[in-house]
Amino acid sequence: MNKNFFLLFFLVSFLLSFYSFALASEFAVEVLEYSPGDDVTGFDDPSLALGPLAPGGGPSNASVVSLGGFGGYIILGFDHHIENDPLNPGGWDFIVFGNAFYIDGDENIHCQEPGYVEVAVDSNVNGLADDTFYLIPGIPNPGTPASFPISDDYWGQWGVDHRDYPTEGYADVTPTLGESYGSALVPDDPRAVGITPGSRGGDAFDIANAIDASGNLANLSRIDFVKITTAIDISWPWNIAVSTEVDAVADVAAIPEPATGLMLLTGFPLLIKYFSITRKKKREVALSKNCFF
Ligand SMILES: [Ca+2]
Ligand SMILES: [Ca+2]
Ligand SMILES: [Ca+2]
Ligand SMILES: [Ca+2]
Repeated sequence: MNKNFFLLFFLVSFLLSFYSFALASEFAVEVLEYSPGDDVTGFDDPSLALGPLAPGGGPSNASVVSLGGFGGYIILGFDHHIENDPLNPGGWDFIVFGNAFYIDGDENIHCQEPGYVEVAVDSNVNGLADDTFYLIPGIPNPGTPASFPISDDYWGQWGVDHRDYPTEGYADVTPTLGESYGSALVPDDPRAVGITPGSRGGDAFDIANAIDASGNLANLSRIDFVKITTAIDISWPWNIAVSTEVDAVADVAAIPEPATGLMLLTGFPLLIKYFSITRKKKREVALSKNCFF
């Protein structure tokens, strides 16, 4: 096989990867629907769920949209498919960030306002979220067919001790940390107490766990839309409905296989070598032209 073919292959691969990198956002870019439940007073700007997390500290109430009481929801879209990528750490494919926090810094006790999460493929390719949504069931499991709201125990008013009421696979359960702690594209392991080092927290979801209405795995290889819905039907003592908040939704960064990394590492020096040889040859031609003329 011609060496120039490989060099051209590397060059095209590099250009394509840079091009797609420049186009793609790792975060949601579009609000397709926002239908708040009861008692959203302020905090009703759905565009606050788009784009990256604010730099600096964790979420502030200025950077989240509130979904309101039970049944309030938002549907978000992306500028690319989110893949069920086996190279994503732990198999987690996307992360929903809210404004949950630990009570008194105790990583077992969460101030949480759970929202359930569904996903869809834009199967009719019209850019609208008019497609079938599939639930990613969490703990507590809502059963088959899925039934919400979940028990008030998973709100707990001032905090839910996960040793008594483990909660996983719902939005607005795990805190969002500041950027000094890590990357918003690195998932926290929801099954381990505390936040995984290198992650900014949030709640991670695996597309492979999505189920259809009969409770069977949907076997989705990729998704286009994420829908988040307040899963609990209870009010604070001052009669304001408990509401899920959303700060951002991120596409998890895959970890390349060693072979891919090696290809990139070996391809780059080859390209440099190719161009230096080509430049040298052109210079020789130019010199020889000078000799003739
Ligand atoms: Ca996955
Ligand atoms: Ca559609
Ligand atoms: Ca964790
Ligand atoms: Ca909240």
